[in-house]
Amino acid sequence: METSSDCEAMDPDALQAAERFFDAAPPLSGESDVIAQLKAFVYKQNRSEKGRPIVCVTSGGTTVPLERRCVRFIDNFSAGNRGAASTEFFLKSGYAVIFLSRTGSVQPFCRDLPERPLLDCLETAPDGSLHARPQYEQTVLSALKAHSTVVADGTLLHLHFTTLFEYLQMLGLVGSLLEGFGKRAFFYLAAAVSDFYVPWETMHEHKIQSAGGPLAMELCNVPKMIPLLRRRWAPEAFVVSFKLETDMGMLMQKAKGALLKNGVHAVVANELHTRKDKVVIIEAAGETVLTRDSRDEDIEEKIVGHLTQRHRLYLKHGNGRERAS
Ligand code: PAZ
Repeated sequence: METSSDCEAMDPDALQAAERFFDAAPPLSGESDVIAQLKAFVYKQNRSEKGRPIVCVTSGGTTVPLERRCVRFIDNFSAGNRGAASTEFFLKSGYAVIFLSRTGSVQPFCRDLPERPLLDCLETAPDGSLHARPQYEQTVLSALKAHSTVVADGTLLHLHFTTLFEYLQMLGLVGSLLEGFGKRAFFYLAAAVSDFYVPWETMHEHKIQSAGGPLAMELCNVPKMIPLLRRRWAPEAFVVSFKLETDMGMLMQKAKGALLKNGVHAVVANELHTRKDKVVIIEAAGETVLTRDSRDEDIEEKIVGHLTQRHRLYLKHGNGRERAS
């Protein structure tokens, strides 16, 4: 069985940087409510007869505020499609899902809903009752059915973040609360998390003024948090991170580096423009290329299929990071 000691010890400087980040971050608003929701969810899944595995899917991009009373921020392109689609497939595979997603990003079971404004999709009948317009009825109905099943089963918990600070604080909470799940816990880190930020202690309080001329601002590196998740928060959990690059020449090298440095069980490598068609899953045992065969297919079905199979093996016997012989 793999334990935290199978991972390299965390570099003390990196650990200190992570601790400083959390010490200096603004308090997480609604923290006690998030903890209560998490505890209730975890308790419920723990009592499920089948000893259901639980996955934390992170999704969407973080913002980096430039001012404390934030008017402007740096954002990220991620729409959250991957996280939302993957969540649907995890639920189908019998997982309970903590869906930690960016406010306003794509949500599970809503991917096929019309993009039109809600009110354009609805109409009232002569008796005053509310209906979806006929052209939207089937899509809305099947989304609603899938959603209602999950609500009835109590297997999906939605948590929302906007800023980088909120994302990392919430990931820390989920990590620590899932520690007791041991190997049954799975982290699927598809969110696009900023590498740079303005530390809270050096951030302008008020809206930055243009009267002072052009703005020069130094962004600091965000401390690496995946090692903390692997080594401190939930050392037995199965952890998969994602690596996005736009330069194909760098992608594989960076993804392999992340596997080794962070001690995760797999890294899913993808390139910006082809991310819906092709990914490469890097594991200690080797590389697996997954492609989608048609535009009607979700590549996430294959990604989740591959990784849940790996998670099952990890639960059964291995450490999930076996090397190819
Ligand atoms: O959210 P989306 O479906 O538009 O894109 C998914 C993704 C590219 C953000 C994800 O697959 C990913 O690679 N996340 C990690 C990005 C990173 O390297 O930080």
